[in-house]
Amino acid sequence: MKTLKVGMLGTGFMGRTHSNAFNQVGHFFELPYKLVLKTCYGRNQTTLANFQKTWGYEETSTDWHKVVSDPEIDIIDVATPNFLHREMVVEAAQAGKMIICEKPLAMNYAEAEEMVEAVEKAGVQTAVSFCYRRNPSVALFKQIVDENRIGRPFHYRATYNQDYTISKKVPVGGASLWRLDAKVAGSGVTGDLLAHSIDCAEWLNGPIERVCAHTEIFIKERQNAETGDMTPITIDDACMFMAIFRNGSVGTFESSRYARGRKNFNTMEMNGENGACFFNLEEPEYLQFFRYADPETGKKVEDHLTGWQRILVTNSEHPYMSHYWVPGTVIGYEHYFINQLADFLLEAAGQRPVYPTPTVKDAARVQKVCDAVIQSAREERWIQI
Ligand code: SOE
Repeated sequence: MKTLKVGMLGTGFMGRTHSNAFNQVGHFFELPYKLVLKTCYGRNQTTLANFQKTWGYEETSTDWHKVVSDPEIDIIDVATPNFLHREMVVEAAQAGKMIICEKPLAMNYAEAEEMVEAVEKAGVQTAVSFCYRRNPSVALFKQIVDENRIGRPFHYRATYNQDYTISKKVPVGGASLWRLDAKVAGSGVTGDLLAHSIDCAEWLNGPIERVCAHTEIFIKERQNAETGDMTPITIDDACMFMAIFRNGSVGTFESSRYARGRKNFNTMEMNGENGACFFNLEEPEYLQFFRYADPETGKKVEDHLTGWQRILVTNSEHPYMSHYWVPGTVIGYEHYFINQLADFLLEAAGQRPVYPTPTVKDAARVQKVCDAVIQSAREERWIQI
């Protein structure tokens, strides 16, 4: 069994989800690798020491360049704030590492292009963490589309709403609220939340060709958590856009951190000629499906007993679920990261993943759509992708 040693860059929320996946993946998937958590990088010594102890890293480092250039390390996992992704991924590619990077890939498309060039030149394997594709219900959605059960698609509808920044007292910056700082995050809900929605939309419904967007900043300045100064807010607090897909269907996307009552309300719906599908991340173990016609014959099957089916996605026939427990027992958020890592490692071993992993190139495409959305809102016009 080959050993793969991991260098983790980042000790925050995503550093934890990824470290947990490295610890757990071998318990659920049969892989030809032994994973060793070698080094974790962070800036704060105390946080770093706790992180090392919790997740079982052999050593710590406060210099990420050293981690990336360590010849013993095989996989570099970039789980830092967005403004660091470009430099870390490019340097990791130059060092010939396998790379896992958190979303959004970059601060903007120009950075993303540079990253694609570097990883392609180095010929290294990459994965970008669009974890929701790895929710079994979303993967079943994909299977239903691929089985032509939706038929010709007319509508795609996505929302991604949260409510954690409504209070004026929420500061900007620091370890947890860097997502409100444009210099660190690049954009607001567009890069942070809609990037997930765009990734799933293009995965399920094909490329988006043009967009028309509106963004809003509800609270124009906030206290900086590090300096204490009032700082202007320039990221998008909310974003709505219309999209036209290459297949002729039309889409709407809505995202906000001011949607009172919504915590992680990531929904996606597709309505087609033969059927429809709906998923809501706040009920992640269910997929809703409406069957109108038989996919083979196109013959109508809807009758007086037809309605939306609410499928409990926990059977062994469902994507990823044969790796977990018995039917009816659910898995959670952390398992999307485990599933994603399993697919990445199966691909590395030349084996068939459940679904292929989105690469840096795929994520650059999402970044391109995000940039078009921001540009459209700024210029108040439709943008061709
Ligand atoms: C933001 O609050 C956040 O943590 C995102 O950064 C994640 O990508 C999303 O999945 C959950 O919300």
